[in-house]
Amino acid sequence: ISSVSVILRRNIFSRRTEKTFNFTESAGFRGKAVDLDWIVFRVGLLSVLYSKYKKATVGVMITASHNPEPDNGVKVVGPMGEMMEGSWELSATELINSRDEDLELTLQQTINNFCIDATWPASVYFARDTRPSSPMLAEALCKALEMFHCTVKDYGILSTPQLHYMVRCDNTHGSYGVPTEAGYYEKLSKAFLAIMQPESNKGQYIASVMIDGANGVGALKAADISKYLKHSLSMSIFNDGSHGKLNYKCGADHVKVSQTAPEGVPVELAARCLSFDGDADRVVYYYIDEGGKFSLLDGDKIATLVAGFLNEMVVASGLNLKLGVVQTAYANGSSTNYISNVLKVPVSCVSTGVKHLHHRAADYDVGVYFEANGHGTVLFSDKAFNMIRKISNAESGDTCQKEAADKLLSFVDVVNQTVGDAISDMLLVEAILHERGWSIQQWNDLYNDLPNRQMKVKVRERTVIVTTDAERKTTAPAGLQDRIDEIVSKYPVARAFVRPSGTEDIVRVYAESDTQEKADSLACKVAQAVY
Ligand code: NG1
Ligand code: ZN
Repeated sequence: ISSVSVILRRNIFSRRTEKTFNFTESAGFRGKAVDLDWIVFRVGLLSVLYSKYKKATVGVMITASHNPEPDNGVKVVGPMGEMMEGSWELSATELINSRDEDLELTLQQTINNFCIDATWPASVYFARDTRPSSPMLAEALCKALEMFHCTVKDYGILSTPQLHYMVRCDNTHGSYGVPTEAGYYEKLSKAFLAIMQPESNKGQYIASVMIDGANGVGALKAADISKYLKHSLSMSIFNDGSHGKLNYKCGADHVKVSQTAPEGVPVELAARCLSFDGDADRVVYYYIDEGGKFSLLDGDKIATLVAGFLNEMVVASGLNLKLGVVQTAYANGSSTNYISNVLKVPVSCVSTGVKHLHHRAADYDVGVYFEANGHGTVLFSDKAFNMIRKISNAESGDTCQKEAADKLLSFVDVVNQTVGDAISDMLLVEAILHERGWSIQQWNDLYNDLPNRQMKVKVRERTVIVTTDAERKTTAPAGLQDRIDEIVSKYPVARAFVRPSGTEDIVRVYAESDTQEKADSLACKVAQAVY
């Protein structure tokens, strides 16, 4: 720890601003890349302590996901590929904000507070996205890690979910997979190929997609996995970073929020198109129909497709497993209705942020969680996995049940259970559409989304807005909720809420109603009430 002060005396990574920074588990820290080297250095110190605390390999990912190219960020990944523990948020924030002269003391306090065995050999795996600033930040991270003689593995450029996968593989000694890029591609593609066996009748399904890589890491990794998928899925990859800017007028967040096709993708009639975000942990689908209408199939449509299919497979395997869906307030009202009333699957609503969704999904034997923005995955509990495996391995028994269980096992391996993963989720959706024999239009026709609008409002201090009921209502400032209720009551089948963003210095407004005009007008009125 004393070598920290040597580095600081050399003025390499000293604190350069008085501003206070909040370190959150799901977003870690994000900001303008030019201001971040000293923060990444400190997160490096934090990751070493976290590894010693967990007595396991942890991960550090350098990325700012869907945010613009000049931004960057850093977050810590726990041993099973989960987010850092909530109890560390305060220490992380203190460490980031401590004055240079107090840094050693703050580190020592963290060691004491968490009863960390400082002699335990730390192990940190890290990776970065394709931002031009990421190599410089990776160097700052290395400087911190070098001071502790810990095991360090630099994976270079990876998608965020790939790094989560590597960390989990390392800590589970091979039972989850091999912690290499080839290991990741082999696991996913082997399972996918097992499902996509050529069949005479695949109905309306055509194994071909157009991918918007957001000019980020997802484009590179999709090209890599396509070599393993052989001819089972043909991918045309656009926005591959060869000329466009990261996330600029493209990518999952742009498509979801603007509800339009991205630039750079020659969207063909009825073709199945999809957009990844900048670090490839989100995916949304879309297509243009004969009338030229653009239709978006977002995280809610993916959740309903996945939950409906897996539920049928669980029943077909003869298993009594509790399957449920977890959503946030941003989930389209129609999707929630469809899951509860048509699929008859339990659905819960939690606060925005992966940690909340992941945590609640773990309450089910099979937990499907997706944010409307396309971030999500499926969690299979050990109990579920063992029960499925038992039916699949049984020497005798019902052949239909065994077939369904065999197939379910392949689905388990297609899924990256550590965190939302654009590539794994794409394979999951493709495999289900193939099983169903559906076109994207048939999938979209399962239910109609309520027209909706998201807006950002810049306010002086966003934290004055306090929310409750999974962020669907505000408790402060006084009177705001009454005002929103009054506005909403003037619109048919309407719903609206506001919440401070956890990743940007803005307040988000969400509104839905029976027509796009009314959803837009409702969002504007609610935004005015916030302003
Ligand atoms: P904030 O900025 O707190 O709304 C956004 C997304 C989250 C999640 C995080 C982490 C929306 C409305 N919000 O959070 O769902 O993905 O980023 O990246 O999409
Ligand atoms: Zn992302």
